[in-house]
Amino acid sequence: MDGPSIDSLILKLHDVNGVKFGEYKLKSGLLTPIYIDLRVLVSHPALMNQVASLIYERVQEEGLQFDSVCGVPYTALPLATIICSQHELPMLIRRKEAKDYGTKRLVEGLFRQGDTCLIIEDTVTSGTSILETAEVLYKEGLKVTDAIVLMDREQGGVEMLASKGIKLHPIISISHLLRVLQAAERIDAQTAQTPHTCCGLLLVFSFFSHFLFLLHLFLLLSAGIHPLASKLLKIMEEKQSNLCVSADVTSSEELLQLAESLGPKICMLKTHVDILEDYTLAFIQKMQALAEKHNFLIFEDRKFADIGNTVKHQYEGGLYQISSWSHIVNAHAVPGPGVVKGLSAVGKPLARGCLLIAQMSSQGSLAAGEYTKAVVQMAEEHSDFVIGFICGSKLTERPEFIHMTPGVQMQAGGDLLGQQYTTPEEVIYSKGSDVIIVGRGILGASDRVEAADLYRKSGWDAYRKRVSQSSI
Ligand code: 5BU
Repeated sequence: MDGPSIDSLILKLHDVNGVKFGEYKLKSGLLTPIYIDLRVLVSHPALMNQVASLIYERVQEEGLQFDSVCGVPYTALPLATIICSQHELPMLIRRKEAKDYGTKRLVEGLFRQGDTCLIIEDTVTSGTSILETAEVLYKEGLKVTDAIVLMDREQGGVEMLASKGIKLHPIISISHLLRVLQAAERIDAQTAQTPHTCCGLLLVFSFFSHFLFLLHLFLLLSAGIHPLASKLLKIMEEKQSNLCVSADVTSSEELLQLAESLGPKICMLKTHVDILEDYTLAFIQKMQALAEKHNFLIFEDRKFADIGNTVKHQYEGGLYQISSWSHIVNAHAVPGPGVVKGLSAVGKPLARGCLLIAQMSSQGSLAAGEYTKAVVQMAEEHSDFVIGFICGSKLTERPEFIHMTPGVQMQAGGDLLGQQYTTPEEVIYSKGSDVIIVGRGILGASDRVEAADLYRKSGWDAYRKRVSQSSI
């Protein structure tokens, strides 16, 4: 593949607004200096073909051996389709949502156990989306050894995927892209020097006064943490939100309304699906679409607490098929490590994560003292699936664990059934937790969106203050 064709492609991508500069506003309202959006390719067929050819050339140059090709949904799907069609290669399609009818397959297309599948992606940041697709393919018995990406934002994707046994072959690096655009006088020298090799956080926060804060998050992201924990941290940073709303309502329509209206304010939505009076798979698909649209994770507060074999069924099957849609679930540690093993058998191949309940917010909770310590130890022994804790305060300095705290309201106090409330500032700044979980503090407000924003701001300010003061 020659340099000139790559350089001309970069200019064309810039022409069609696939790469944007300036004070580009993200959905969250934050400004970012470089924005790459290759979704525009579908409107430019000639460019789409050119990208597809470059990807295929790279496949040949590397001499990659594979039995089928899978594009990471959705942007890379048409790219994979063109390549497979032009070169008569078998393709696989990874579904993002399991269907509620028919075979419920997550991977469409024919393959044999042990086949190797090549992954194609348009843009890589940390590598999480490639890994998520690979995990689904692994679950079907496929192997993934290589992935090709058009644009590498140079934010640790190559390294992260290498640590998981996947060799990533980038075609364009963001530093090269900036050099080409500067040489063509599309951007000035200052923009070309925008920090882009350290991490996305520096991109998103163009202000440097919170440098310590950014560095802290960067170190967390590069500490080899669970992809889901790293995804959560990135969502938090992008949306400036460490707010998880506990959507404890009993109608699916109201839950969807909450997800739509509060979605932009939150990093996570917590559900209790078993309190819904009208649960259907169609509802959960809408919920998944909203999670995608507003970029938040779904956490089903299922509190599994049985032997491994039972929780496995409860997680995967039954009416709710929780593992098919909930990014995160939680579990009591009372049954011993079997509960984590059972859940992990289902959730790990789907790149899901689990929080262990180490402390509870309710009065007189028995989850305390030695028990809490044992829970932390259990988490450490299963850190490939356990991503953190439900707790009242920070339990371990190990950066890979996320601490999430329920029982949060603007005023300390409680309810008549034993719930105890602490303020966002106390939970995040004083107690060292990372995420506040708020239910009735928001649901009971006359303006839920306004209330959510108040909690978001309060929680985030406390988080930034704490992290900025911590020694790195
Ligand atoms: P509230 O309305 O903010 O009190 O709701 C708190 C939510 O968090 C609710 O869904 C509880 O089931 C959940 N929760 C909790 O309050 N305390 C705990 O220790 C755990 C979960 Br675990």
